[in-house]
Amino acid sequence: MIQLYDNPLSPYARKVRLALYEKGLEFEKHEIHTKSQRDELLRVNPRGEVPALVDGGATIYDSAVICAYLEDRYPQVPLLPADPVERARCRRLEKISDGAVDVAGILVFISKMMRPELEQQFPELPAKVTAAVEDVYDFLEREIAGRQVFAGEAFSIAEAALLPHLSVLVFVGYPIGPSRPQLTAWLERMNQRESVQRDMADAVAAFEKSQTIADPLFDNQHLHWRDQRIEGLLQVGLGAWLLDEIEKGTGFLPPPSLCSV
Ligand SMILES: N[C@@H](CCC(=O)N[C@@H](CS)C(=O)NCC(=O)O)C(=O)O
Repeated sequence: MIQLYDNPLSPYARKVRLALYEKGLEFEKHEIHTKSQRDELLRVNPRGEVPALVDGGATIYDSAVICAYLEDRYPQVPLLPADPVERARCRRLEKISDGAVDVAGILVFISKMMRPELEQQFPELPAKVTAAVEDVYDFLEREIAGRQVFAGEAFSIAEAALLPHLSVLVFVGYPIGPSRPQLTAWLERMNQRESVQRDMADAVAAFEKSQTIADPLFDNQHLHWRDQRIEGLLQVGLGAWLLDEIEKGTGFLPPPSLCSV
């Protein structure tokens, strides 16, 4: 059976879970909740990140690669539109979701939850964070205008990628607001889907569990930095702060070696 190395608090693991639920594929969750499980994770992903997926003899990591694999291997209940232009649009929106949308979420997470003291050191930060979120919402309102879904005619990988980020942003106090009626209606439609409700229940249970764990995988003393998240920090003027965090060991980068799988 498919095994998913998962932490239901990760938007990337949630993207893959949504794809599996939508496709109706059975899978075993191999949940990574603690830092002591990091070695286990490194055995299936040399970057030490969730999600990773094991299917038969194949070990696959990176949510976009996993979703592309699921589409190729299990094409029934397609999550990519049939039309080439709509497929390209779907992939573009997935990429934007994994990039700019994730960055807006990370800025919120850092400034409001993980390092609230940053607001004293960088008084302009709250406005920059709000602007990043507003920019994402305005962009998505334009993209969903006149459509039921972001690409093609049915739930796609674009939805699976965007939903975890948007549901968290709304949950932590960034409402989409009445000026974006189409995006609001899309979220309401999506929240009625069984896959989305199952994923949300998983995320709530994982959040409750994380409160009881002594060495949770994600915690504010050890923040993982990578890819476009680093670009996002540089853009809001937190480059020197990031170097300092890495120097102090409260921030870290993925391992430089790809040799562990
Ligand atoms: N590009 C990767 C990103 C995955 C990723 O960033 N995962 C984070 C959680 S959201 C992680 O596992 N971080 C490891 C850590 O914080 O120790 C993907 O799409 O799967």
